[in-house]
Amino acid sequence: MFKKSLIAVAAASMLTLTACGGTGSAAGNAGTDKITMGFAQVGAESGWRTANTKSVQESAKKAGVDLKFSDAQQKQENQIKAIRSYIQQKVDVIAFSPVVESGWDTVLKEAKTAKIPVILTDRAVDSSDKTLYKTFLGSDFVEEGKKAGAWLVEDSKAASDTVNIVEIQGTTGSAPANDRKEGFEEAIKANPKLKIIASQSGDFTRSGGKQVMEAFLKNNPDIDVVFAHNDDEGLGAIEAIEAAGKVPGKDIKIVTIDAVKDGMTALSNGKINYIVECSPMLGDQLMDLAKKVIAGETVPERVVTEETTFTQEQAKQVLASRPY
Ligand code: GZL
Repeated sequence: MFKKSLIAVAAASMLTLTACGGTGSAAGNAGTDKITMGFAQVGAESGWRTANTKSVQESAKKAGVDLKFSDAQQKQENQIKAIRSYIQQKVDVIAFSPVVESGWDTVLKEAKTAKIPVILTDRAVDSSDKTLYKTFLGSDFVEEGKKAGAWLVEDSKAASDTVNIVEIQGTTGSAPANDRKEGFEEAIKANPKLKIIASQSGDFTRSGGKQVMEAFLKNNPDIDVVFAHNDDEGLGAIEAIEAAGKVPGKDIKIVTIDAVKDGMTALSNGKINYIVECSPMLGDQLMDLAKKVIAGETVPERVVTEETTFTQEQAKQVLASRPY
């Protein structure tokens, strides 16, 4: 364990200070064991999450980081339990993707008291105390919602009457669900034709998206567009739309967020109309940030991941080369 002896730590940090600007990881690990990271993952709810887990695990191996990994099955109490166990084990750094935004201050204060740095990855917390974590690495979800809305504003320009939108939200209380909703509503608010007639959580799962869409179809005879907060919900909606005898992508247009393989396949087949990318490939950046944090280097408070958007044509061109 990196923290075997205070002397080693002191020596390492002296090395870091004198070798400032050097790669913190080399200085930080000089003469000590490799870094141990406790990672508390949300669950395995979507194709995105699976790709994110793979990225974290592969990057840890590549970076020589000893990774302790837990899957919380989308339950906050399980993530809190995992973080407490990492504190007990005296890991060098804790990283996690908070399943929901609120309710983290107590356990993060325990990590701070134990002098274990915490890195937020993928999702954010709503704590006002920014000293509870070193940095937040992940997408700008408000921006993702805005991109989805901007596409619909453009696509509906020629529409003469109201465009009825149903929204399948992500996990209730999660940063991506809150922020994507905010961004989408912001983007469409200037266009009175665009109306959200129903909105419900599908919990970022395919089955959730299907169930919610079945209910929407039963209660709303005239749906024009589905805005799904992730591909998996959109893929579930496709199943419900087809079961109702309608053509997804034509009778009912679909815009989603993520751009995982199954979503991009549906986009290239014309069943989805537009996808806003949300990259799950955070592993390398996470390991780099962890090494810097442990070596006592300053890291940016916020690291926003780069991402793009895809039309049906673009999906056809890139599908074969998509890494996840
Ligand atoms: C977004 C991530 C979301 C994805 C979903 O960064 O937290 O959770 O959009 C995943 O697919 O379940």
